[in-house]
Amino acid sequence: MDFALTEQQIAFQDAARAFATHELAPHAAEWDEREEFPLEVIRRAGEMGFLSLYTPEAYGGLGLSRLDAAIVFEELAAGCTSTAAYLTIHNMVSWMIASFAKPDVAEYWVPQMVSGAKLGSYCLTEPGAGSDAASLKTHAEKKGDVYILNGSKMFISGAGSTEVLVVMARTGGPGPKGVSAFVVPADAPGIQYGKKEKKMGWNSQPTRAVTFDNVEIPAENLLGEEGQGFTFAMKGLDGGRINIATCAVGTAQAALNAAQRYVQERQQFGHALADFQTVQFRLADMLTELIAARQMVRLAAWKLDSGSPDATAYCAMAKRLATDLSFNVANQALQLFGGYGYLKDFPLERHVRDLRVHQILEGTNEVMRMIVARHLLKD
Ligand code: FAD
Ligand code: 2MC
Repeated sequence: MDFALTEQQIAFQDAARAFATHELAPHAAEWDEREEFPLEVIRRAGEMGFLSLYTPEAYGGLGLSRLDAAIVFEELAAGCTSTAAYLTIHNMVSWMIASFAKPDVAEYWVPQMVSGAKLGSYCLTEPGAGSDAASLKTHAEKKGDVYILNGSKMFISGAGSTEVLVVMARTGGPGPKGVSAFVVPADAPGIQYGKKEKKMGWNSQPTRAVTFDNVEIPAENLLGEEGQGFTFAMKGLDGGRINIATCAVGTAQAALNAAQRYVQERQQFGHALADFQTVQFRLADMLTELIAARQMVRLAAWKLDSGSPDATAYCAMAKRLATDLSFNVANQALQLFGGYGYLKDFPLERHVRDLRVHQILEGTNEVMRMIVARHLLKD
């Protein structure tokens, strides 16, 4: 067992840190304030390979492991949580199309997603189907060589600014076995986008409802076979949950770094804050929890890479633990900044706002516990 990063991993980490420092961090507050989706920077991330970290090399992706990707996403999130998190969703969508679409469909979309010419969204959640995703009602009916799609999706990241959607829709009876997944061009006639949602965080990426009104899509855009869509959606989310977790860790690290500097500069009662033992102990706990979170994420990524039968449960454990611990670390860092932590002049309040949703999306932390408990109790 070797916990050290390889030379290649360190090189990717350095490249991601440089990109985060120069291209993301200087603009993150402005993108948050103006609710701006930084498309140009996202395309430059494509030039660096960050849009296709674990997309197979056959389609022009880097073909990295989930562990390698987690190391990169962690660094990017330290620069801008919200933008890095969108990059992870794009990576998930690109991987799903590359892995499960018919070769012609994958060959059309994936290379364009690698370069950033086309961006992707993942459409599972509906107004009436969130945690209970298998109860989704969006419907796809086969008519000759097309499917006709009707229904609506809620909370779709990137929607309105992306070019391709992976949509989970019902082709069969109730429950997970009746769900199929489709590649849908985002500008297909009959697709409508809702208003850009006003959110607490994740403001550098749009979130919208999407409605499908008799949207016609070629039958060949079905991923795999009818009825496999729920499994594909869940396989995508196994990796997605590692990504959301690692973005939380990267953000918490940025918050801890800021707090570590601040407590050594800020003087009260004639001393630097860092001289008080309660402050020291708080920092010690923050660092300990952050490292525990990071190691849990990397263990889960390694489980997924090695095809371990318990990988799904580890991804869920990592997502739950890392997002809870990272939120607490960022919140503690804000506390150490006192009133200044609450001001938008400093990044702490943005870190806290951005991290809050990591406990909710890609499966709430209650759903993560459900997955872990089912795994624990199944025998
Ligand atoms: P609900 O499922 O209604 O849950 C409400 C509460 O009840 C939660 O606390 C939940 O944990 C709890 N709960 C539910 N069932 C149980 C149970 N059995 N036991 C105990 N507690 C339970 N979805 C996409 O498909 N694509 C996206 O790109 C996407 N992006 C998002 C971006 C943002 C900013 C947000 C906020 C959401 C996004 N989502 C996306 C949706 C997200 O995945 C859902 O919000 C999430 O899965 C929870 O679903 P819900 O909001 O319907 O909550
Ligand atoms: N990998 C492969 N297959 C899986 C799987 C996984 N990780 N998880 C489930 N499956 C299969 C499972 O094996 C079963 O097939 P079979 O009967 O052949 O064995 C089938 O899928 C149904 O699984 P369950 O019986 O576990 O289904 P259930 O309806 O009980 O719910 C649950 C599963 C709660 C885990 C799922 O609905 C879930 O993850 N809910 C949360 C929804 C969610 O995460 N939404 C995120 C939206 S995306 C987002 O937020 C973004 C920001 C992008």
